[in-house]
This record gives sequence, structure tokens and C-alpha cells, in this order.
Amino acid sequence: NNHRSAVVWFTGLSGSGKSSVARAVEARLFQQACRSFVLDGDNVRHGLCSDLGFAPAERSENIRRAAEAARLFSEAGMIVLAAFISPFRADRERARALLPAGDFLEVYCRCSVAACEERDVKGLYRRARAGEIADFTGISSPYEEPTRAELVLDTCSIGVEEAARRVLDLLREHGVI
Ligand code: GGZ
Repeated sequence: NNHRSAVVWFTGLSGSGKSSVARAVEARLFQQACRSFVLDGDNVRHGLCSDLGFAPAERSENIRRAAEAARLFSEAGMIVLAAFISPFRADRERARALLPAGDFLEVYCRCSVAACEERDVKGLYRRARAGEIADFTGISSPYEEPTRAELVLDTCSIGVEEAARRVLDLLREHGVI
């Protein structure tokens, strides 16, 4: 085997690039014959967590389930790329605690609300400002910045491919690949 298992946990605002970077990392890992799997709001909130909304307690439960799923995939030998806003520090710390020390790598996709809102790829910020979406992260629901992330990516200023390269460097530094 050419890699060990790990969970790369991407956190950041909606539109900060978490899923895009995770997908780019997945493509690079695939080229190197490493087995990885992306977990994100798109594939978790439609199934495993389809009963959950965005109130704080529901986000905590969403992250708890996502982290348990990440742990299972990692036990199956995969490099898990988990991309969730995961706005609460305590929830991320609980996710970290599920894994052996060194197997959970937190990556903060750091991009200001202003910049995410400026791009507003899906028009969600506009709808949140208009009061059409309640509890919207960065607008009407908090985001607690990481204090102990293994990597900070300034996704406002660096491109997706550069960000993915840095995540692969991180995986090398930690002996995952
Ligand atoms: C934040 C919301 C909300 C609210 C819907 N707040 O950019 P997107 O659209 O594609 O990704 C966001 C996704 C967030 O799901 P997560 O499971 O990552 O959130 S958490 O970790 O906080 O549980 C966004 C969309 O869902 N979305 N309503 N109110 N994002």
C-alpha cells in the first residue's frame, strides 16, 4: 500500500472553496493510486443527514454523523476528504477526538464573508441578506475560526490547484502519502 488512512477536515464558510479543493485533492490522489473519498454537504445532507436543518443543534448532529462516517471510511483504509462548514469549534474537536492522534488534519479554508458574498456562486448570500434563509453562516449564524488547524489556506487569494498542492504537501509531511 502506498498510503495510510487519514481524515482531512476542511472547514470554512459557504463558498470558501472547501468542496472544490477537496475534489482537486481527490483527483491528485487518484493519479497517485491513493484511495480517497469526499464527504460533503452534497452527499451527506441528502441522505444520512436528510432529517437535519441548520439550527445550531442540527449542525452539531450533522457534524457528529459526518465525523463518524469519516472514521468508518478511514478504518477501511481511505484518505477521507471531509468538507463541511462545521462552524463550531467544539464539534470539530469532537470529530478530531474520534481519530487516533495525527490522523485528523484540520484545514481552514479562510475567506472573508465579504469575499464569499461578492462571488455568491449559488446566490445564497443574497437570499440570506433578503431574509429568505435563516441561520445562514456568516450572516445570521456564527462561524468560529479554527485555532489549531494543521493548515490554513487563503482561498480568497490562492487558486484551487495551488490549494490542492498544499494539502498534498501536508499529507506528505504527516506521512500519509
Ligand atoms: C449555511 C447553508 C444554509 C445555511 C443551506 N447556512 O455553499 P453550499 O450551500 O453548497 O454549502 C452550504 C451547505 C452547508 O452544509 P454543511 O453540512 O457543510 O453545514 S454545517 O457544517 O454547518 O452543518 C450551503 C447550504 O448547505 N446551506 N442553508 N443556513 N449553509
